[in-house]
Amino acid sequence: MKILNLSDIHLGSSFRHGKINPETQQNTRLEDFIHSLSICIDRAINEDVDLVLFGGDAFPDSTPAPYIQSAFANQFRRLAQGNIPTVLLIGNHDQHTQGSGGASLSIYRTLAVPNFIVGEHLETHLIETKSGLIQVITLPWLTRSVLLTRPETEGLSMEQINQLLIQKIEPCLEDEIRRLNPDIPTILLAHVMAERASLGAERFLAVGKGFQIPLSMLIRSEFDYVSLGHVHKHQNLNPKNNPPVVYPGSIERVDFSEEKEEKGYVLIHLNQKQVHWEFCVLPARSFITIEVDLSHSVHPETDLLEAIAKYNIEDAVVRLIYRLRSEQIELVKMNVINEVLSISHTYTIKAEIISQLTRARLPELGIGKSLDPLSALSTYLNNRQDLQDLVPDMLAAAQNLLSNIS
Ligand SMILES: [Mn+2]
Repeated sequence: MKILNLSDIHLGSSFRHGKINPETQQNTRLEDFIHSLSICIDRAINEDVDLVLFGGDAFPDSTPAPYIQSAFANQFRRLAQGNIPTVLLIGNHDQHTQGSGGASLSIYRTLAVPNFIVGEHLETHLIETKSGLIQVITLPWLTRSVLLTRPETEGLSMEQINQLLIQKIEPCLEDEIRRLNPDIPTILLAHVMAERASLGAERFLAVGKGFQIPLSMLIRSEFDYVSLGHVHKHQNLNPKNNPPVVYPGSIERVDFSEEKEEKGYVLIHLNQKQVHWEFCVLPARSFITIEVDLSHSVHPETDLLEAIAKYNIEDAVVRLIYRLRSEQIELVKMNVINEVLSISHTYTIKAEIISQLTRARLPELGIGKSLDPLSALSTYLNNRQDLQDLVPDMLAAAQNLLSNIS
């Protein structure tokens, strides 16, 4: 049995990194995302796969503009036409803020698109494919408001609430597992933040750690494969591969936090309880950050051009960040920089003026380093002898603050 698995399409996002294509009047980033998506759908059709699994987050929110909805539908319609069974899982971005079902994807259930299943609840779907039956347990993004009532959470800390959430989900999942037919292959398709999943440093603050599913809930001998959505960085959380617990990741870079990540989808081969999977790379548009410290430079413009020349910026989304002293400003001619950057797809320039004060920064926290907030704080505290007594308390307080971001 051959299965194509993709996730986190986020069609309609990253527009600020694009421009209007004069020929189509569309944002080029929408075209990039559609291009990546169409490669996935082409592959599913050309490989004649038995099943397509989408791990959630179709759009940036639950009410995409009609032209974005139809761009998505135009691609997935090809699977319906090819009679390829498809599961669309609800991610957090697909959910309506009122918490009652995935507004943007429910339309596929309402229309009863043949062979299309929308994963809106924790339930097991028995799917008939041309290579036999398969069981797919869908675990959509579950919110606190769906699972817990106000009185249940009153006076509880975030940690306690998360514990309570897991206590609610675990028996339900157990129930599904107990009712599985052990003779039929099984896949868990879940949109969750799994424990030990790694996020880019920048994403740490944006997402917070929030509500995490323990790996012990996912690594189960009853599953042949666990397919996850939500985290945009491709990774396998179970190196032992029994079963693989894999985030295919997003299909295009949504923002600069994904600059260094490879983008793609996963092809899964299931044979008699044997599973093989491969990550297939997509030609996602490159994002490039160029950071230069010119504050000690005698010829800042030349040095800046040299720094830019080290990168292949053609057709890339570029952000140029450079630092200089106020008296150097006039030594860098903007028309020269703009000219050089014009071969990129789009670019932004941020010039930071260094004052005496910021020059006292710690080198460990300097340019080009991306530290998560906790490491940044502890580096700072390590350099403040006068604060040593407070270090454990401050780190604990920071940890608490960060875990409350959701
Ligand atoms: Mn998500």
